[in-house]
Amino acid sequence: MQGDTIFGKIVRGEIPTDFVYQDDLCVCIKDINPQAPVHLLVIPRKPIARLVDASPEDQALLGHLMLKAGEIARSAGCGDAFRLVINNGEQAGQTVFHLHLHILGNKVYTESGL
Ligand code: D5M
Repeated sequence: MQGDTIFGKIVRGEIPTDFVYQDDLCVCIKDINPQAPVHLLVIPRKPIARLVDASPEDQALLGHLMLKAGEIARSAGCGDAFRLVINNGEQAGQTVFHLHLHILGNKVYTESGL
């Protein structure tokens, strides 16, 4: 499939994966290369390549991803201290071109680190 990625295969269930959470619109998995004690990925089932490729019709989906990320972070024990990161584009560090939100938690950040 043109533009398909590893996350496309995961959301379609073609690669056996333990889902931390899943619903009709998204799944959540553990990052294979964790950068924090809690490092999860929230992935829409819809294969949007980058955040900038989302369109106005995706507004509700993007909101859903944010709300679920907050709920999942708290369920994963992050309390009120976690980061959400979206890398948009290769030069920003995006390596998988299927939109995803990183949830990073249980790591002490002493400054913005941006
Ligand atoms: O983030 C892509 C992230 O996806 C990166 O942190 C590794 C992770 N990754 C890649 N393949 C897998 C699989 N198969 N399972 C779980 N996590 C995975 P980016 O923002 O594109 O740099």
